[in-house]
Amino acid sequence: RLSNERYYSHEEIINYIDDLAQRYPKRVYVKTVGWSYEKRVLKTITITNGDGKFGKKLIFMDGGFHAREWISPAAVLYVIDQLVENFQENAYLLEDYDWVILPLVNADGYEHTQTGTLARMWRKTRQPYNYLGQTCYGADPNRNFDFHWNEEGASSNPCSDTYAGPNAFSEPEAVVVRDLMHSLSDRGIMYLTIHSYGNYLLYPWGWTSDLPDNWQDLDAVASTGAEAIKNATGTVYTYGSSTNVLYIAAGASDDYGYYAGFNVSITMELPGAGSIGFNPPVTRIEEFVTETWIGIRAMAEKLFELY
Ligand code: 0X9
Ligand code: ZN
Repeated sequence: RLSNERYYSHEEIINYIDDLAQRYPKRVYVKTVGWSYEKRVLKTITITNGDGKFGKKLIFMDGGFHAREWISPAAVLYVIDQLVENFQENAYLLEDYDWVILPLVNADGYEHTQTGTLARMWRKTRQPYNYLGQTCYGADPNRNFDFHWNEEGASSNPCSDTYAGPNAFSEPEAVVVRDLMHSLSDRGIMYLTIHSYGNYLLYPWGWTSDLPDNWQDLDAVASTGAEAIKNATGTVYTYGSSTNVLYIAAGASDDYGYYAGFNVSITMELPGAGSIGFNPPVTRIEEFVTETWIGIRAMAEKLFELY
């Protein structure tokens, strides 16, 4: 069973979902969807209720876009654990929707942050870029999507933490997410991407202060998540459009997912803890991931009403 007492490595995450697929072949399916720049395997886990019905609506969720945000893959693994191992209680969440989950997008960056304190704050991918005779590593995968790419809130400097890349989709990890989005978007109701930190539930747009046509649905989903968490633990989440409640930043996966056809697209920024916000001590993983699950479950329920 999943441990909430430590952070998993890339290899452990892969082994964890592979093992679930072995143990629950009727309900769980694991697929290789690509490789990181340093050739780490990227896999999705698709979770169903095992009724064999194809073409259901779906929720696509990912974690670990940003290397240092360790609580993100941990929270995503907990969602997987709940949907698979706690199936009796959560079967209703799989009745009309399948869940497709990519627990760790930025596998190279994540592994890099596990190599020591100096690397712990790494955010980007690990593809090298030359800049004025020096090498700087990585682009921000959440600035690398080809939708208003590099227009606002992103940098053209390869040494910046928000480097958009030399061109859109320069990072293989972003390409993997893009291709998944396009293959899933005709059935895709919600795209949910888990980050940290700051307690936000953000919806499009993040490239302009304008709101999408169905912003009232987006707001209803986000507020339902925030309300459920507040009622359960007292933790306060701020919700609204990315640009209006956080900052403008174009080329992110949330805007791209919405543009690609998902009815709802949400970036969830989990709470911060530890000395740098990005490093909640292992003793607090359980608290954070269970709280996050309450919010995600409530948003899914709202979605079933709306779509
Ligand atoms: O800046 C980001 O990529 C996200 N925050 S983080 O601290 N995890 O880096 C927020 C992205 C919000 N979405 C858009 N601006 N489109
Ligand atoms: Zn992030």
